[in-house]
Amino acid sequence: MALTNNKNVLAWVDEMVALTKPDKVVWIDGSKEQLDALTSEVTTLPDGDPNKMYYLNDEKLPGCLYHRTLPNDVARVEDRTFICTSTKEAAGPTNNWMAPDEMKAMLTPLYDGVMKGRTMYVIPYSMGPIGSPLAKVGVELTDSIYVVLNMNIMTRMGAAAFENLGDTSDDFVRGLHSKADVDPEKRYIVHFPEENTIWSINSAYGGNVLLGKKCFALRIASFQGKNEGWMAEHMLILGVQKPDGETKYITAAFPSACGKTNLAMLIPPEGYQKDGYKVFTVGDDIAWMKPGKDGRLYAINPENGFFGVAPGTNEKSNPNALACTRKNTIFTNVAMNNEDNTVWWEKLDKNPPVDATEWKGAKVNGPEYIAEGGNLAHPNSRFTAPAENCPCISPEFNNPEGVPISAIIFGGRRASTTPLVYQSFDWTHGTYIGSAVSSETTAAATGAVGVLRHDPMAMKPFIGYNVGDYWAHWLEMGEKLGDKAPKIFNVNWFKQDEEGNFIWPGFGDNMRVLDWIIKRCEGTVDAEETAIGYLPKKGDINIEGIEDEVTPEIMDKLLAVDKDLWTKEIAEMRRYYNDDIAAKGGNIPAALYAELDKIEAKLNK
Ligand code: GTP
Ligand code: SPV
Ligand code: MN
Repeated sequence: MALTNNKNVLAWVDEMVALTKPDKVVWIDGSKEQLDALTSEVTTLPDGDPNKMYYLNDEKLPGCLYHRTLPNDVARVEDRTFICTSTKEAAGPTNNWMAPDEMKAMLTPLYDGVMKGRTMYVIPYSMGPIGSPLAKVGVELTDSIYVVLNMNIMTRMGAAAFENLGDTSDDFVRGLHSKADVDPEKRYIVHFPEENTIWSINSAYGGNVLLGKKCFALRIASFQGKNEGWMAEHMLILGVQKPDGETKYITAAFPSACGKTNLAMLIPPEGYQKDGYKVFTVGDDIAWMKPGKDGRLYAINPENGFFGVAPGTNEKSNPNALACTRKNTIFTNVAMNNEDNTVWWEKLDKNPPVDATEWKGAKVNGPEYIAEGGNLAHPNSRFTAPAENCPCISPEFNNPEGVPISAIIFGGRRASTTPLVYQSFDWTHGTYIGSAVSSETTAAATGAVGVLRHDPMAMKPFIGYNVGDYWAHWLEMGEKLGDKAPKIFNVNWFKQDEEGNFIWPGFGDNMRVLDWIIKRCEGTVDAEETAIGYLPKKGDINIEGIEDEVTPEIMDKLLAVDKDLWTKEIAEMRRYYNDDIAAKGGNIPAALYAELDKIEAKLNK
């Protein structure tokens, strides 16, 4: 039964039913009975069925499910992701583009009758707390129960999402997904920002199919934010409660698989805990931000769960993330530990199961398989965990007004050049720093791993319009916020020595850098002015307890601004602006070129 009287929703669902021709249409109300029945349907499928899901150990992992996607379908596919605006210029140089009509003409035959013999699930969901002035409604149509079960964790899913839509509003995002034959040659992730519409076909994996996430909450929402005066960013949101009881909120944009979930759930080092510091998680991947009544920038996390990278998550690196995954969680492409029907992934612990099933589904001897160079879990294997499981979830998580942001951090994986932390001179310079984010690539998207690539604001794969206009929007937001704008910083947890070892301990110890950042926001610590920004003065990063690891020599390396490397960096930025952006239809704001000139002049002085 339809869960809404909204005539636009009903008309669109009818149209998509006529196109895809499912045997049955089921509206997802979000009730436990309905979800239990769907879970029972996928868990009783025969082994080898691509839709199969498995229950895990009911004592150790109650309510948890395991799933494996096809080996050709394990990450976002950026080369098959399109922004279909009416002009190519509107999509800009960082997006694949095709005219909307042409794209629809190409995809319509693929969708025609694709759900014959299948059920279409109609998923109403809210991105953001229901009723929040910052929240938005989406509807996803899908032929995948795996998608329904994941959307249930990642969004506020079900009838309640329609509550504030009314009968005539057109302000909802239309997402059409079919896994079709999961044919990588016919896989398309397509956005029509001018129509609030997403079409995804031939994938059954993560960011390609959970359409509320990257497709809506970043690509479509960034376009909406530009038009409506707010920002949709690839940022975690955390709160640091200080000994005096005040909580400062910080957002941070790092490219995929560069540490957002880890920073969002950070556990402060012992010394900080003793002093009374606490960290609270508001979000780990996406922030929607808008100026509030007091003129400050407020952020909500539009999501309701964490779709986190599993490998590397352990009791030491991120105990909070691990705790999130101990119940009601879906694991995708990790390894099965057949000894007790639990899961395993690289670096979970030092004991890979002897009786294991690796992520592609082959039974193997875990230790032997690893010794031969195999990965038991796929490097981009993930957990889908409810936010409410998080031991450090912020009391403000459901606050419809969001939290006020004091600092915005950019960062990426940089083996050299970029220091541990520095602060921008002002918002415009901070926008430049965001535009200059680059990072060594990871397994979160298909393609080579470890190659340095520009990833402005960690949003390269997610800006739903022209990157030049996106930078202009950042500058406009800065003007609007004026002296109430958050301070902007850059961090790098990934600096390496000659042997390729990380020289900063990272994880919980990143608190030491947050501490400096907060003090800079409060104006209680001085800084060294350099050509690239304000750096910590010697001794101002607290290394109490890690003096053995972070010797004065290492700290010097971490905070070095090497003139030759930075001259190269600036030259590369000029090339990037000119050749990759301006020459390809990106309108770079003059203020950003001016920042480049200023840094260059300072370096040459
Ligand atoms: P997406 O969900 O893809 O957007 O990724 P993310 O940015 O949330 O990254 P996540 O926190 O899941 O971390 C990805 C990888 O980086 C994991 O293997 C972590 O162990 C590693 N990592 C995270 N923080 C640090 C750090 O401070 N230092 C080092 N060396 N590695 C880190
Ligand atoms: C990312 O790649 O940045 C992710 C995972 O958060 S996905 O949802 O697949 O985009
Ligand atoms: Mn992400």
